[in-house]
Amino acid sequence: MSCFNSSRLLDKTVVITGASAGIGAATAILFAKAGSNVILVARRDDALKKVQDQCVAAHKESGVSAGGKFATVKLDVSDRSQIAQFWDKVPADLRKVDVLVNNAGFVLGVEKVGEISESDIESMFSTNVFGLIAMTQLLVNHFKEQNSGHIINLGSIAGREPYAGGSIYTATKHAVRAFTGSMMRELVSTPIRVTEIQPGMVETEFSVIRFRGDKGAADKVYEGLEPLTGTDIAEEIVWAASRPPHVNLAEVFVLPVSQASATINHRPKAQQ
Ligand code: 8X3
Repeated sequence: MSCFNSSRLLDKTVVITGASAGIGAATAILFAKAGSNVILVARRDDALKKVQDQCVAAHKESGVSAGGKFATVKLDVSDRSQIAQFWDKVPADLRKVDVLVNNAGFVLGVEKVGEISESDIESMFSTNVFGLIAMTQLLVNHFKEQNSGHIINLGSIAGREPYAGGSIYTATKHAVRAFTGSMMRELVSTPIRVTEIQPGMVETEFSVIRFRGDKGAADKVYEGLEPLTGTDIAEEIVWAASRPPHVNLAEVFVLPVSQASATINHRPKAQQ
């Protein structure tokens, strides 16, 4: 892995939410390769343990001697009482955190306004917005105390551009964008950095969850074009974290080359 200066990441400790799959898992593995320590946070303990094993292997394979400490924290960010217990679940030698990657988030359904269930609205807001805010409140105070730190929030093209069938998801990601931008302004007099990563189409479990397990419908989203992968976004996250301390990548808007907006894309390999 040579796309970033990893020496700045040696022995840094990174908290990643939603680390059991997709972008979160790929990010954990890249930080492991870069010689960082990683606290993997998610609801699914068995999946987290598998990603932890992949981190151990990636760190070993990289040959970097620094870092290499990994811990899993089973926690649902949508449950504030679980977030309150976060520090109790982190091993003592990893309690000085340098980077928070707020990655946990999802979309459910494509229903139009008027047809959306209360439980879908609540679950998307609980994780994508309230969970992200609660994790940030916890870590920003830690960063203020140590006078250093980096909060990297996963926004989306959906936080820049509303689209039909995505009212709640786009509302949550617009909220992430507003929250992140306000926080960056508040922290301007500190060395704490704030980054928002805004991916377009990324092929992970994301669309399978949106279509409630319908893999065929999910595959159609990416049909005929080459979407981004979880690792593509992980590279941007690790890139942002590995910039010199005086450089803050405030926003990284990243699309597949065949996508120009939420609704404009080119599908060169689509069947006629
Ligand atoms: C994911 C991008 O366009 O599917 O955050 O909403 S999109």
